[in-house]
Amino acid sequence: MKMTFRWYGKESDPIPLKYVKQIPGMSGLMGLLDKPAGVDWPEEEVKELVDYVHSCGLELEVIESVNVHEDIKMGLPTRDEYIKNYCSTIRTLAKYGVKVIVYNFMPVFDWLRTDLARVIDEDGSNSLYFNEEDLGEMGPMEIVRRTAEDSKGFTLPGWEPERLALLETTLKQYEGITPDMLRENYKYFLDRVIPVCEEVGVKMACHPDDPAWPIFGLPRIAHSQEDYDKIVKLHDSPANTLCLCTGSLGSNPANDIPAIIRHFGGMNRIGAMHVRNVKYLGHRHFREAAHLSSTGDLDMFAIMEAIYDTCPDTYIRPDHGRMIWDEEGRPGYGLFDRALGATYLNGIWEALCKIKGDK
Ligand code: DNO
Repeated sequence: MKMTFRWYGKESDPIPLKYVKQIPGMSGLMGLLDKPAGVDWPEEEVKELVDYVHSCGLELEVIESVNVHEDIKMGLPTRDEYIKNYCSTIRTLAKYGVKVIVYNFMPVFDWLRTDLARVIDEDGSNSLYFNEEDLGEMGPMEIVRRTAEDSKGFTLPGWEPERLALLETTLKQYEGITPDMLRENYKYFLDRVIPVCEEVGVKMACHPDDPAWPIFGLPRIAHSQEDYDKIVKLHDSPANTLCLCTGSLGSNPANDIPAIIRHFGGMNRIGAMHVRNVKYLGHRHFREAAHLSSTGDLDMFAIMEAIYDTCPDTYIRPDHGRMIWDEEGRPGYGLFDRALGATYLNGIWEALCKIKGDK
């Protein structure tokens, strides 16, 4: 297992890499270049990023995300140009040592919350929060406005301004696109990018829908074991893998996370993991919790054990943290709580190694 940390780049992440390196057991980053979907990432910029990360004593073997252009998801004729750029980006990243590319195939919205800083009464910290009832009142345009307003000036992953500028038009274009049609377009994409990945030794790792159900009537096809079973079959290759996010899938209590990890880990289809905890507050109503099992509803030991047993070489990152100790930062992506999360997960791992034999 390699413990990694999500980082947004020198210009837009307030957390210096020196601090990331000081978190015990941190091997590297899940990093990115801040590029709009559809763009071919320039080699000089990739090289500069990789060199910088290495100079700080960290690895950059996972990129999160290379975003997929909406035209690819909608199956428009312009998709071929964007797929060509995607393939070229894969080649460039491979040349500089990248092994896994995390992405998602969610229409329009990536993750979605109704409050980015809900105060947790027990201790005065705050975390990301979702209540479907609030969403009903808001509607897509309002949620975008609120999310931008609450993001403290940071660009949030999945909420990049250029992606949302055309929101109304894009939402209209999706009318009439069914989950099966979206899956067809997904297959078209995978049939073209996976052979390139196989050639250059990179894995694509698909992040689940977050929350784990359809929103605003948009088709969503990655929020259960059954969905993921279909995805791995769309293009059957060890390079077509999943980024199993425990908190995203875990937003639906019907998803048995350790069992899902064992299922896909056993098939060698887990390329990366996001590990975090969720606290259920009602039907389609939850908030994010600290990583410690007892503060939420997921069993982190069972999760780490499933990883240990079925995909021990995967990349992990502590996922969203709460905001604690008065830290100001990008919602979900502060330093302190994620560092605590990494340390806790490393502790579980050490215990597993001692109990079961070293991996
Ligand atoms: C949210 C993240 C997602 C994830 C993308 C991958 O915090 O986990 O935005 O990076 O879905 O493409």
